[in-house]
Amino acid sequence: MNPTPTASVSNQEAQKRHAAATALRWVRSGMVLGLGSGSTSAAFITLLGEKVQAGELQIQATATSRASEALARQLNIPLLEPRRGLRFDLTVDGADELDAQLRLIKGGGGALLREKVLETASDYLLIIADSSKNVAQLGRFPLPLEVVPFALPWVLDAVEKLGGAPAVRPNAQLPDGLYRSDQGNLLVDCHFNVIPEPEQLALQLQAIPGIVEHGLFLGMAQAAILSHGDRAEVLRP
Ligand code: ABF
Repeated sequence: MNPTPTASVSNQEAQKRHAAATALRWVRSGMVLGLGSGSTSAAFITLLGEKVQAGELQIQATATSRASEALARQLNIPLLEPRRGLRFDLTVDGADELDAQLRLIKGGGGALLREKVLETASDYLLIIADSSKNVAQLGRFPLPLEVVPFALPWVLDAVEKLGGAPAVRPNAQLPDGLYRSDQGNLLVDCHFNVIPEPEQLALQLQAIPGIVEHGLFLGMAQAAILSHGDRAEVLRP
């Protein structure tokens, strides 16, 4: 779900794996890790699992989605359940867009709520991405919102007033044809095209009842690894 691919698909997949492999340099034995969602994170979890299985890394982790949790379990990565006081030394996750200040749009994969929960409880958030994710200005990628089903009509009205054409995310496999998050909520993708003031929009979205979380991750990432294929660029805010 990337409306502005600048790389061919195979290039993009190679860049995702490259960024994921580079992120292993941030991991140390003994760390408690947050595991992200999406295909770049899946590549990271797979490489991490290989290191764990080879006995080269001893870590524990919690995942940001059921899909990532299932992958981690399959690879014998020791998993921690949410509990009070649990913090993460490092969370590694993908993004849909990132700008030069490491402001992010996330949630294209539908896991934005759990991602924000874990990443708020993380001492260090490392973003891994292919070069197509780097943008001058956020907003071309539709901004996802996780919305309580009852509140949907009013959320759609409110978002439209803010200038973001809303689209309820479909899932043809479900009886009502609508996508559900791991928490059973709806996803609304908001087409802003450009978001000139992400901080202001974040505050406006936070004030709308029924929006459980929005996909703007601002001031959260400590670093991003951006793969250009032949080289990995490390960005800091
Ligand atoms: C998660 O997966 C997200 O927040 C983002 O929506 C998505 C990126 O997916 P991919 O790595 O497949 O491009 O990280």
